[in-house]
Amino acid sequence: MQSYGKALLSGYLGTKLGQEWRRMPQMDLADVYYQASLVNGQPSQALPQARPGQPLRLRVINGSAASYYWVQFGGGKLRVVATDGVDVEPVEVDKLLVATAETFDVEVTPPAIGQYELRATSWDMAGYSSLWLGSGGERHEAPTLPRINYFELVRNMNGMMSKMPGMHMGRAPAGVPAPAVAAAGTALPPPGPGMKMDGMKMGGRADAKMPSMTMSSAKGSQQMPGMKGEANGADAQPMPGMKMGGAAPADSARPRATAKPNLDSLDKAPPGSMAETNMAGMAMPMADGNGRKMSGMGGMPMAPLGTFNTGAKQLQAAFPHETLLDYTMLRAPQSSALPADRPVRTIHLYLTGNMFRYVWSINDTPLSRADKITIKRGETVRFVLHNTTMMSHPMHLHGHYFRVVNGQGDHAPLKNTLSVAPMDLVTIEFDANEYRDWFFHCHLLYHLNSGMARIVHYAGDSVRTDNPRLLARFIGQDRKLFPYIDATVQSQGTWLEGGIRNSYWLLRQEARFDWHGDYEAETHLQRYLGPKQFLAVYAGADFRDNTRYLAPDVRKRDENGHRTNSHDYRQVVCVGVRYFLPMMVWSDLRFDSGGKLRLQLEREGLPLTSRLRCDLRVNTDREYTVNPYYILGKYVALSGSYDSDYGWGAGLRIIY
Ligand SMILES: [Cu+2]
Repeated sequence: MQSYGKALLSGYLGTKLGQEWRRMPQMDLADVYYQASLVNGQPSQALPQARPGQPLRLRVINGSAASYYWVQFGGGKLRVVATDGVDVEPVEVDKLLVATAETFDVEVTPPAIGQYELRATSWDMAGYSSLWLGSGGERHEAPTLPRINYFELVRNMNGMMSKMPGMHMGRAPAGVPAPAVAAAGTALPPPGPGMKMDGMKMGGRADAKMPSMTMSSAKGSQQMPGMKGEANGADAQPMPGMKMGGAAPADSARPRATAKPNLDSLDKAPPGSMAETNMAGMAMPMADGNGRKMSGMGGMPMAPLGTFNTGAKQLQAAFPHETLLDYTMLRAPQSSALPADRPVRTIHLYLTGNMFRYVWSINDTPLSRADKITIKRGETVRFVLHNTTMMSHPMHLHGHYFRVVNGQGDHAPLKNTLSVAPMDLVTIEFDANEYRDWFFHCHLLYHLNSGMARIVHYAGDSVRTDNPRLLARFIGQDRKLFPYIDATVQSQGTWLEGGIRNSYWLLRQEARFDWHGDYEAETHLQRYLGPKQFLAVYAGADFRDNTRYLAPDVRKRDENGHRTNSHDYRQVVCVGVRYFLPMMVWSDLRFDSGGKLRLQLEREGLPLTSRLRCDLRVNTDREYTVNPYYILGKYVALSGSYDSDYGWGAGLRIIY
């Protein structure tokens, strides 16, 4: 929990304010906290038959619902020899992050008599499971990993966002290129790995100069394919802004990454320039036609493919002499190149989502509202994946192995699950050699359920009809309704909020009543609008009668003897619009049938410390509420409050 108190004490107040100003939710690696991590169903398991000096090949399969694991060995290096069941050129590492649904085959060798731990630590460092290799002798534990500094992750995101003024977190840019097919032989090389920089403003240069820019890559100065004005053939697509590092011709021969990527050297780059590194898969230093470096990108938090904001940088800092695996180090033993004499279909897929409402999607559209991705047998199909969100997504394709364009040229590794890190841009491509329908989805269970998925359909084939009802139910999962309730029982009265919601709709009932029969009740049916869902419209009703106890003298009646609407007595219907402001304040402007306009500002759950939060509400009826609460457990909090209508009180709050 990134609270203001903790931010103040640890010197991250600016980072915290930036997070709230950008309406960035709490930064977490894992969506869900688990009490235990298991290996083959056990917290700890032994493999006593392992012998000193004898290499052992282990297949590490991440079968969790939503956790990534750091894998380490207490007896030396991990020799990675395969991923997702397919061989790669062996590469030795000390730490290996295994995404949900990913598989890595590793060779480990117990160095001597004793028991050596193969440890898998969940990437939020909440817990680990152990496999003990060998018998007798001493126990050799794998290193315990330090806690994640989440403020650093927030700072990285803040830095990334401020460098890309045109980019909107969690959202696809305007004008996502339509799927395009390039005739055989005319396709450009696929975009290489890199950080996405849509809408980036380049050091004050006019866009018109862009086509003349070149990249200085390992091969020297090459023109950037795919830039406006230079693109050729059917692959010529409008680029949403410019993708730095993404335009490097990835199939050009590049030196194999032998040295481990040193994350620190990038941070130490002089301001106003990017580090001149030559690592495969790192963004290449950019220069204009005269070889001058471009300005305005100093301090850009760059990370090797698949590692940005995964905690890898913090681990590398804690273990500076160790090698952490990243995707650019994976290399197929044989050429994995696809035949060049085929049409190439390119499909841009932006991984999008809304952390606040826990809605995950692709190109801003959840599965239930999306068309199938249609491809044709005999094509090479490229998915260009852009992660616009704060989280990593392990994207999994059924029925096919895809090449990961990671800077290894013809030796791009083959995988079926690839973790796309926040802000990553990565291309995968595969041979369209199947039939009918296949699923492509984020393998984090809760993201899948909320709609971060697509059906890939072979044109002309019949649709799968094995069990249409089951299929419809599965696709419709992201429309499911979730109930919630939030009740505060205090000495001056009870406040209830409850409702049901799905990805787009919210039916919300709010009620405040005291122990004397006074009440205020508001009902809203609300529709969220826009991909970020910062905007919502609603219609509803507001009934209240505070004249029994709080305001007995306010019993106005009109000339016909009917009671008239007032601050303390009201029976109206209303329509309104809500907008989520920077600093995470919901503004709410409504117009009611009594002819009254009301503006209300609301901040929920302001995190003062990790357990002390505060709800605030004020409106133009001069009503206000201050409600600090102290979280005792998952569902229970101590609550104290002052309400302009109901006064002081204290009690318990239950949230479900
Ligand atoms: Cu996901």
